This record gives sequence, C-alpha cells and structure tokens, in this order.
Amino acid sequence: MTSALRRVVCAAVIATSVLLCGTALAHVGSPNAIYEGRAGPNRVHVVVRPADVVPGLAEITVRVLSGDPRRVTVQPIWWNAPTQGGAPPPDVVPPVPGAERTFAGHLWIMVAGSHAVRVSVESDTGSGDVLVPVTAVATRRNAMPALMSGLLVVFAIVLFAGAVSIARAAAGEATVPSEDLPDLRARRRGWMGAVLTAVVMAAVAFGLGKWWRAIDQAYVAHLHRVPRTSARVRTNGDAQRLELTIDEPLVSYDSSDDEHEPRSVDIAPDHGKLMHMFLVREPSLDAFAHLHPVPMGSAKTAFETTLPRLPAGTYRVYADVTDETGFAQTLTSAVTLPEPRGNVPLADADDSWHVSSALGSPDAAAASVSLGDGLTMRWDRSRRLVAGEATSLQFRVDEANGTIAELEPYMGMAAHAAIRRDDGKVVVHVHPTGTISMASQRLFEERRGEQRGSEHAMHHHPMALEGRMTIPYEFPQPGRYRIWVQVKVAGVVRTGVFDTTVDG
Ligand SMILES: [Cu+2]
Repeated sequence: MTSALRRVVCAAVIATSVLLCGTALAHVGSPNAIYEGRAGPNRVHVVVRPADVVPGLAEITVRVLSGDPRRVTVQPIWWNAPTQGGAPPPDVVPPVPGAERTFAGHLWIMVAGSHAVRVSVESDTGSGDVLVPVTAVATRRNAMPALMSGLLVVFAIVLFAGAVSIARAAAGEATVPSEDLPDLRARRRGWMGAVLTAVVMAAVAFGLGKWWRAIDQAYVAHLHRVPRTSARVRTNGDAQRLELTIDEPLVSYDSSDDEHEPRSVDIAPDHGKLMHMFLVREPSLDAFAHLHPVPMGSAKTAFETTLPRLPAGTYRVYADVTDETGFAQTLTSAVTLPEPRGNVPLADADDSWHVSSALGSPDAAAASVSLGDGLTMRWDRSRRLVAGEATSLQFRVDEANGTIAELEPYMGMAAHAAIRRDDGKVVVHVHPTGTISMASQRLFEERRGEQRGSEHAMHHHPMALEGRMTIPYEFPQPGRYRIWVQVKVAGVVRTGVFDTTVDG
C-alpha cells in the first residue's frame, strides 16, 4: 500500500477514533522535548509536545528569555531530508496574548522517526536559530471502545436487514400491480432478490474486512517498539561485570514511504559515550549508579562495564542511546546484583555511584543535602510542582563556608540529573539544557553543516562553572518522585538526592 494511501486511511481512522497512534521519546513516560539555551543571541525555552499520531500536529511553545522578540518561526526537519529544500517552509508562531515574550503554535510532523525543529527568533538584539531534536513514532494501537463496536455492529445489522428487505420488495411485490396480491412467482422472485443481495453484501463486507485487517497489520508492523534488552552479571575474581545485550536491532527508515524496509543503524556517541546507563535499586531507590558501558564487539549489540560496589538487590537498568539518525531512546532492563566483592576501580573516569536513604526518608525531603567534603547542595523547593506545567528546578552547591562552589564540567555539562517516579512509570535524564539528546542535536547540526560546537567547546576547554544550576522540566504525571542531581567538584562526581511530590 502506498504511504499516501496509508496516511489517508490513518487520518480517516483517527477521525473516527477507532484507532489511535502514539508517540514516544528517549525516556520512559516523559514524551515532551524541552530545550533551554541559546538561539543565536537570544536565550529561549522551548517545549515541543509531540502529536499522538504520525502524521500529526505537535504543539510548540517558545518563551524568549532575553531581548524584545519580534518574530518566532518554527520548521520541522526530518533527519534524512535534503539540506536544500527538504523541509517545509518555516511557520510563524503567534505570540500568546497576555503572556510576555511567549509564542505558541502547532507544527505538522509528517514522517515517523528522528526530527529537529528549527526555532528561529528575531529580536532587537539580532536573530538566530537553534535545532531542537524531537522524536515522533507510532507506538501503540488502541482497541476500539466496546460501546463503539457494539453500536457499529447494531448499525451494520440494521443496514444489512434493511437492504435485504428492500431488495426482496423491489424484486417481488413491486413488480405486481398495487391492487393485486403477489403470486407465488413474484414472491419467489422477491426471495431470490433478497438472497442475491445478502450474498453480494456478505462478499463486500468480507472484502472490506480483509482490506481493513491488512491496513491494521501494516500499521502494527510499523509501530515503534523499544528494542528488548537483557542484563546479567558475570563474576571474574573480584571484578563483577555487568553485560547488557540489545536483543533486537535498532532500526531506522531511510525513506519516508513504507515500501522501504527499515535498516539497522549504528549508535552515535553522546557526551563522548555510546551509552549512558543508570542503575536504580528497587523498590527503595536508595542505590544509584551512572555508568558508561562499552561495546563488546564491533556490532555494538552487547555492552559491558565494571560494576561499582553497589549493595546487592534488584535493580532497574535504563540505558540511553542515540542512533546515527539522531533518534534517542531509553532501553530498559532489570538485573539482580550479588553482594559486592573486592575493590575494583571503575571502568570509566566519568562513572559514578551513590547510596542514599530510601525513598520517603526525611533527609531526602530536606532542602539541603550533604555532598561530602563540607559541600552541600540546596534545592529551591519554594515552587509547587504541578504535572503538565513547565518548571525550572534550581540548585546551588555551597562550600563549607557558605560561598558558592565552583563546578567542573561533568561530561561537558554543569549538571546531570535523573528523575524517576516511585513506580518507574516516568524516568528521564535531564540537563540544564533540558530533556533533549545533545548527541541528536549535534548530529542534526553536522548533517546540515551548521555546527555550533557548544558541547565540544565544553569538552576541550573545561571551564569553571558557578555552582548554580537551573534544570528546565515539566513533570508529565503527578506522584512521588526522586531526583538525583550530579555535579563535579574538586575532581569528584557528587550526587544530591531529593524526593518530592508533584500535584495533579
Ligand atoms: Cu547527562
């Protein structure tokens, strides 16, 4: 079936609310893409809410944080679109009445996969743009509501019976003068008409059903599923190695039509690492690690790393990977860790781990936590957190004497944070730049020959950063959350752990 036809069918299907397509991002249950940073000379805060259909309308909100913005435009760019003329013309985003320097609108995402939205801002200080990566894929097929299917069956029976009875009347009674009663022949003709109509209608219904199932199967075949993974621990003397195997290939569509088969794709480095893995002990969330496994072969289907001295128990495994198309996703798994043995050095200088009190304990509800060596991390808890509302999580790191500490970049960033809801339905890896995959942003910039190089500059010229960080986020669901905030001070990665409740 051609993609154009499939799109029409998909649109029709959505219009009748029989079937819903969904989207996913590089996180668990946190689908919005949030970016905070520069767009040329202007600072912007961008939130893209992907549509729950592909093709579909994504919502975008752009808050310009500096200057006097005159015009904001947005342009969705598919990863494999030609640099010249491959993207639709930019759309002007109207300002939101009553909200200062805020612009909101919609944009069409026509093809599933990795995209970037080019956000351009013209203001009194000049104009510039930024590429904000967004992933859009169909991930699920909703069942038809029972009431709807019941109603449709009743309508179908009424229509079928009506058509058969009309055909019987037309072929039988209608052929004799109105004052006469239909004779046996007329009645037989009527019945033959009815049977013929029933057979034709049954055949048409059968054909339509087959066609419908074919569309359904094609849709299901194109649903995006996060590849399955399995994790296990191998003990070799004192060293305990964690292995994560990606059991299904990471795939991408190079072409925007459905005729082309997906191609397996390579993993691209993010913050200089191919994989960023978080381990969280269930159910107390009291042990946490941020590791960077390396591939065990050129195929990059299995990764391994040395385990730190984490306490034994059941852990959830979250592995963030970005493929060469810029598509970022979180692979999830579970593993049971044995009692730690000996003291083995960590495999990667950027690996870190932290053991804290359990979820819900009073010290994790405090505003300020100790980071060791007299350092403290304070979270400004003055704002109420509400699901679906943009917020900025503000932290500061202080020296023992109360002065603001100096941070070293940790993998190119002032801070890395992991946020998880108690039940694991929401898991996200965020930075002061938001939820976007930095690797994806860099891939889009490279592909379009417009590398801005902010991340590389941080890697190659480590600079001191003031110990004050703002992490933009929008909690997707209400509930109890734990946040791990990681910074590097005096050569050591330190983790602050905070619990919070998000209101509905
Ligand atoms: Cu990070």
